[in-house]
Amino acid sequence: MYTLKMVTAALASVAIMAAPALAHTSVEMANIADAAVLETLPDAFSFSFGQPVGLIAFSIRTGTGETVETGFQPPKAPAKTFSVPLPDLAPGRYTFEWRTLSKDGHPMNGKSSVELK
Ligand SMILES: [Cu+2]
Repeated sequence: MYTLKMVTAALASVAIMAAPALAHTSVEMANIADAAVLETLPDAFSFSFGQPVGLIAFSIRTGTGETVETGFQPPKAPAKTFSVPLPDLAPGRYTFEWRTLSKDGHPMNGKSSVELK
């Protein structure tokens, strides 16, 4: 009986933890998969969320942590899909980092890495 109570309590706490996360949608599809190794970089990074979000920041970092100039301008309207033009990049490892604003006003960070051959 004691064990069953413990399990029930554990399940309940998982459910409570999961509820707010539903409003915080993350990337569901992208034209460059996380950890992709590419010969050629697409002209843009296109990524989609489960629900409309505001894309408030997008940046690219090199493998040594330097920021690459992207000229990113945050779109004015929330959307489910964004297409961020990518600069010409030399071979190397890069991390795309973004920040979105959920419908409920909470910011969320996301990132994806790519290796360019
Ligand atoms: Cu929230």
